[in-house]
Amino acid sequence: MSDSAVLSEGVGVVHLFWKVTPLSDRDAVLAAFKQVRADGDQVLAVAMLGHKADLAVMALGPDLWRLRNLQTELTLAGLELVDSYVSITEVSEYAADVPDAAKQARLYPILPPEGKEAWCFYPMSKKRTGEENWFTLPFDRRRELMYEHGTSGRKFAGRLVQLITASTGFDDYEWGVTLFAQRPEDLKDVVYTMRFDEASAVYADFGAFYTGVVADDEAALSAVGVR
Ligand code: 76R
Repeated sequence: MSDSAVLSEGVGVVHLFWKVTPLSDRDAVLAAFKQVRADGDQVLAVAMLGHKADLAVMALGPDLWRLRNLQTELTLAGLELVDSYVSITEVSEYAADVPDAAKQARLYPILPPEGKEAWCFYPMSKKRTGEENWFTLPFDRRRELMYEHGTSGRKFAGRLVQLITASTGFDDYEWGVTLFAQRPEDLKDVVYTMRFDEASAVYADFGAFYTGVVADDEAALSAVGVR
């Protein structure tokens, strides 16, 4: 294989949403996860609430072929893919002056964060319509608005980890938002609070929301009925 499916910086991130079927094979799923980790990539399982999916699998790694291979192995393990999101890690242009260590943590996150099992995912874009066009605002104004956003986000320090991954050119929205929280209500509180930041109140467009609970592989599979 050539290197053209390998990121030169950061990692690819797939959110794969699955339904359990009568053919779902626990050992095959566990073996697929084991292979991801043996390759030095990361994978985590989320037991989902509601009808949209039973299981979410998040995988992170620089080589898109390996991420593709995981998807194939899970399909062969009898899970049915019902939704997905494809993105990559990045350092936001508004975080250009954060210390190097913080940049590395954005590009190469270690997941899942400990003690933060309440999980949600949703995609979002910034508007490009009429008066509400984020992309026609001057950089300095966008930076101000993102500063306000960061300030309101930091009030959740310790209770919440945000992973913002970039998907312009990869998927239907511009970012994937993955939140890991100490308590389920932290998810609601942060999303609600940010609705009042101008960057979100005026400029954000959201896709579907997915909610679940992060668990170790065995517990997640048991919870969703892959026994
Ligand atoms: O990188 C940093 O931590 C610096 C500050 C920061 C940036 C640059 C930051 C902080 N965010 C940044 C970028 Mn965020 N964030 C969201 C959402 O639901 C909504 O209204 C929006 C979804 C949440 C909940 C959230 C939480 N953030 C971004 C970007 C990229 C913009 C770009 O590059 O153009 C998006 C799309 C986005 C969206 N943000 C924080 C949070 C929280 C909780 C923080 C504080 C994190 C901390 O300091 O630990």
